[in-house]
Amino acid sequence: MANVEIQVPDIGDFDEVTVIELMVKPGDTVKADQSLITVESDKASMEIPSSHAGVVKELRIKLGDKVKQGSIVLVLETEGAAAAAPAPVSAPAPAPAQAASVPVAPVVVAPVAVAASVGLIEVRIPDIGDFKDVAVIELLVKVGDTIKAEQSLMTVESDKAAMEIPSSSAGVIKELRVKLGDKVNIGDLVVILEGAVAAVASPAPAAASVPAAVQAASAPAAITSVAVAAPAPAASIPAHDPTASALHLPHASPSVRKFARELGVPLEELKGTGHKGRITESDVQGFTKSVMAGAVQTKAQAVNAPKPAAGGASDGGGLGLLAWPKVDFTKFGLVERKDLSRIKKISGANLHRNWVIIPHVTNHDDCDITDLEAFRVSMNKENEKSGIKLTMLAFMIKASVAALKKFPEFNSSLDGDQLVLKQYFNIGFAADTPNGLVVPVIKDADKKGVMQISTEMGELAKKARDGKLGPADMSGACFTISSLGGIGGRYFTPIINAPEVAIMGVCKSAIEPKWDGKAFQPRLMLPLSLSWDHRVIDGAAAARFNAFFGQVLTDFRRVLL
Ligand code: CAO
Repeated sequence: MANVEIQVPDIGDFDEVTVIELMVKPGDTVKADQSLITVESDKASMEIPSSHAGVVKELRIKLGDKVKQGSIVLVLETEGAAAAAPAPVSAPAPAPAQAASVPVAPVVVAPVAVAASVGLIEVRIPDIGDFKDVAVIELLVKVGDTIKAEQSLMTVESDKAAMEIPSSSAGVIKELRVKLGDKVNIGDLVVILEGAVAAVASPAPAAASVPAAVQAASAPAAITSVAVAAPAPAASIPAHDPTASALHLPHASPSVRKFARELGVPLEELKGTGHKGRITESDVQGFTKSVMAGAVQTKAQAVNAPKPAAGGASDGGGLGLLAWPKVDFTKFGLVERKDLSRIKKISGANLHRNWVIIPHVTNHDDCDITDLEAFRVSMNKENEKSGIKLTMLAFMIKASVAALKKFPEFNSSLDGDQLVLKQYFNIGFAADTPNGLVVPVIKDADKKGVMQISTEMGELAKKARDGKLGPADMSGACFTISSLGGIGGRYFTPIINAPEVAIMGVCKSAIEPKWDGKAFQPRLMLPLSLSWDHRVIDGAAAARFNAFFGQVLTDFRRVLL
């Protein structure tokens, strides 16, 4: 066993780069060559691999740190041969093993163009360090575009680094000599520009700073004469060009980009949840799941989806919706980004589908629960010692069983052109948890008393809060109750929990004056909001269901009928 300090290797001409992603944590076992962190300048991002195999003992950097060659990234506990080997990483200069495996920061933005005195300029791939055959993964300009000096022309990528190739001159793009997927190397001609007279203004730089690519190449027929272009200082990395920002690649490490490409995920349509909005592997996974679940459409899918007919009426095949607005909120003030919880991601996709597919209607009503509440309170006083608390929700579960028995189409599910009418009575109830909404189910509620339902509800609600509900606890519901009664509000429009066909929303009861024919009486009124699927249920049936449900709560003896 030996401890080895892993340092940032030779990263070429980059002075300081920012740590934007930590790919390992203490305790992780890493292989030699495995990527440890991603660092980024304003034009390139690269993964820093480990020169040894071992177990991460200690991270010496954190997100946002600036590092340079020789900065200690982490301490690795190595075994056997690795430990015996001289510790190459502790030396300021990288050991040969590292040099071979480490991506050398690439973009030496020395001038790479050969300027034509009549305004035609060849732009070539500059010194990109040790990289060979890097793939063009994005073209940021097209023929006819007017570009500024140092504006990014394209993004190239190896398996460990992505970098933007800047133009050394301003001008209008006459020809693009590469296409997506092409493999390029230092010196390859990529663009021909016209009209950048300024490019020939400065004297030639010191030969040492001029990459090989800057030699007068045999000009294409269109170029009449060539001269060496004036370079920018060799070490400078072009500043970010705001005019090109709309075309810039979304922030993601090379491995995430590779992963997204393999899955066919359009990275530019993702919102990154990583540091500074960076797209992470789990963002790509989450997006893929949402697309698979039908909750999200890629732009390509939206384009291919059937469009609404000219008159505004849709042919029904697609929604033809506008893309989700993309706003840079930081323009307006400070923001913080936070991952959606796993439950929110899953329930969000389900709620969205249900909201879009089911033609919802919601009926609002009130019912008088004065006597029931008095009974509940008295029972709870009587049972104080038992520790079991009768809840209003348990009575509502029983009332919904009675209503489902009276109106069987509410206890059904659509299956194509058929209605599946259920002969069992499982009632779900929405439970708010720190991680989001879940719906545990009281099974066979028709066979249970209010006391037993209250007990089971308490147990399921606790399991929900502790994140311990299993799939069996949450499946098989016929009808759902969503109670906000303990919180507040008057009415709301609950979303049906497909494939159920109705849901009862309940809000906070309040004492209200009710006319009894002679005088106003103070009565405890409970607001009800029943959402129902209009494909299965008609408005009149919904009004009857709501009224009956209320009558049961007003006079609970009706449960026995
Ligand atoms: N009107 C007035 N008060 C009510 C009420 C109502 N309709 N329903 C319950 N209350 C009162 C109770 O009397 C109790 O008061 P005390 O503490 O003084 O006894 C308090 O609210 C808590 O009630 P409870 O213990 O009976 O709990 P509950 O049955 O109301 O709720 C549960 C349990 C799991 C449903 C609840 O914790 C919850 O998660 N509710 C939120 C559900 C939700 O988020 N729905 C929205 C879905 S759509 O996004």
